[in-house]
Amino acid sequence: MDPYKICFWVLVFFFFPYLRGTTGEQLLPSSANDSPFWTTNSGAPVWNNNSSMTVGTRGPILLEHYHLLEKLANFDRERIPERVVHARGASAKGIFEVTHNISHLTFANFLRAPGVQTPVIVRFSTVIHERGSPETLRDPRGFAVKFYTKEGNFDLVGNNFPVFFIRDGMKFPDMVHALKPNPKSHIQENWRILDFFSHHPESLHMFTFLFDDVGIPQDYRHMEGFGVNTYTFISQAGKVHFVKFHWKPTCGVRSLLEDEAVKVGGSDHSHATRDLYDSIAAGNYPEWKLFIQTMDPDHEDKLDFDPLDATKIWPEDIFPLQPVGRMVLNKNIDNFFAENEQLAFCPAIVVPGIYYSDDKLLQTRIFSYADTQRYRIGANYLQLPANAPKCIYHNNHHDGAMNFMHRDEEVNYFPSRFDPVGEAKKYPIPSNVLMGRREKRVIEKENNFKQPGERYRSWAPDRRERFISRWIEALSDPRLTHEIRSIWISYWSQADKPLGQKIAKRLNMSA
Ligand code: HEM
Ligand SMILES: *[C@@H]1O[C@H](CO)[C@@H](O)[C@H](O)[C@H]1NC(C)=O
Ligand SMILES: *[C@@H]1O[C@H](CO)[C@@H](O)[C@H](O)[C@H]1NC(C)=O
Ligand SMILES: CC(=O)N[C@H]1CO[C@H](CO)[C@@H](O)[C@@H]1O
Repeated sequence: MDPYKICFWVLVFFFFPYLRGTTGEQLLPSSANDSPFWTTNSGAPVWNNNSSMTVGTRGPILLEHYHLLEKLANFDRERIPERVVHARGASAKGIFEVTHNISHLTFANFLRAPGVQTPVIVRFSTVIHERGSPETLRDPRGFAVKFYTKEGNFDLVGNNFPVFFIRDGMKFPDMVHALKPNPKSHIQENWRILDFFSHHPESLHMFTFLFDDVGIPQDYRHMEGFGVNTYTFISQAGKVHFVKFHWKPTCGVRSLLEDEAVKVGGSDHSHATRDLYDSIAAGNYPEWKLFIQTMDPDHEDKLDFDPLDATKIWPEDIFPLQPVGRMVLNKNIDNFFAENEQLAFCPAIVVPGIYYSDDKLLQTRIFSYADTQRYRIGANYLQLPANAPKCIYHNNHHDGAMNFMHRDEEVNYFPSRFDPVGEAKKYPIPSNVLMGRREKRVIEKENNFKQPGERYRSWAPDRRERFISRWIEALSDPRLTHEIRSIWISYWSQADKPLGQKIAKRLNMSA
């Protein structure tokens, strides 16, 4: 533990409002780093940091030794709750640059023309295990990008696979409970995972990624990223397109097979974090190209699947990838806690020109992220430097725990004849008419088996074989029942008949 760093951040906290420029640009106090001696959080010099103040040389310790109490109290509060998912992660900063003109699709200011650059911070993560867990486990990876645009932040909170396990966030807490360690043994167990997902054939497509050779990325640099959910682009004229986002690493995609993962992870629980940090430190800046797929909403009924279903991809032969820009990560973070632990992404954070879709998974995510962050970090988490926008911002949402925004106005209500701040100019949002009965139902075009079957059949025989072996291993968990194994065989048979037969044969069961 480094008390100097604690003092530094506490000082940052207190001095931050006074050091803000009038443009809203945020500066950190450089003086804290230059202080020649230790101080308390309130700035008094500390003349002895080695010994507690005692009665005589041997004690007892005096309650009035405030510096000691403060030092311990700060230490006692060093950790904040880890993220409920994606606890383990690494972040880095850089720029996003538009390379292609897509202004006919969206009026988003940061996408307005080729050459426009926007600062970004990115956090890569694993999903299921704890903050200190290894980075070599079979698990999806998070790929979250925060664009600090001139019209507010845009968070593209994605994963390294293009689809997701479920299509309705109502199921997310149960899904995470099944994937997380057993609450009794605290061990991740296949019987719990395969029991839960045996009720959810929509998860099959995601499993053709997770149990495929791409299930353990080599590191964070050699990973694709996908927005997964469908968003909406709106043009200045109000024309709407559904859009999906894809990041492609310029250094290619690389994954680890099981034996390689054991080798890499055996002595290093942080190999991917290390790889990212060392690459940037060495000037070997990771780069991704951003592509989009777009769809005219009038097209959606012509498909045999629901394009707003997050368990589906949009076939690239019908919806080709269109290049948009590039992202280069050229700066390591200065402080892990401030720029990783306290970093907060949220799919609800969009900018004018980009909107949500009716994708049910996205709609639940709109609530969940900011809610967990208010709990995990605190009510004013968006004021922290890494989370705050880099443009001017102003509203009457104020006070609350840890509010450190400098404010001196006397009118904190709206409307007011004294307050010069007005509403922003209206900009287009999707204008489609929403209509229907109240319902709690699964979407009509589930089509759970076609895309997973197609993906499986696209692989070479040895890749199929490794996929099957992983399923045999998972389905061999002694706590799984005959019924659950039969359900999985039936699911895989519906995706691809020979695949189901092969799994059944290896388990001595019938397909
Ligand atoms: C398309 C599916 C999803 C993707 C791609 C996704 C991706 C991510 C990523 C990348 C993070 C890490 C954020 C960070 O680094 O700060 C994250 C965190 C989280 N996700 Fe998701 N997620 C998905 C679905 C959901 C759903 C459906 C829910 C809930 C309804 C959910 C709830 C959360 C929560 C609560 C966190 C922790 C946020 C934090 O405190 O930082 N996710 N997710
Ligand atoms: C505290 O300990 C450091 C070395 O650990 C020493 O340099 C310093 O003089 C000590 N200060 C006092 C006031 O005893
Ligand atoms: C981008 O395309 C639009 C038409 O779609 C055009 O009006 C505009 O001039 C183009 N901008 C640049 C910088 O090429
Ligand atoms: C134990 C400890 O924290 N010692 C530090 C006390 O402060 C001096 C500077 O005044 C440091 O050099 C010591 O490392």
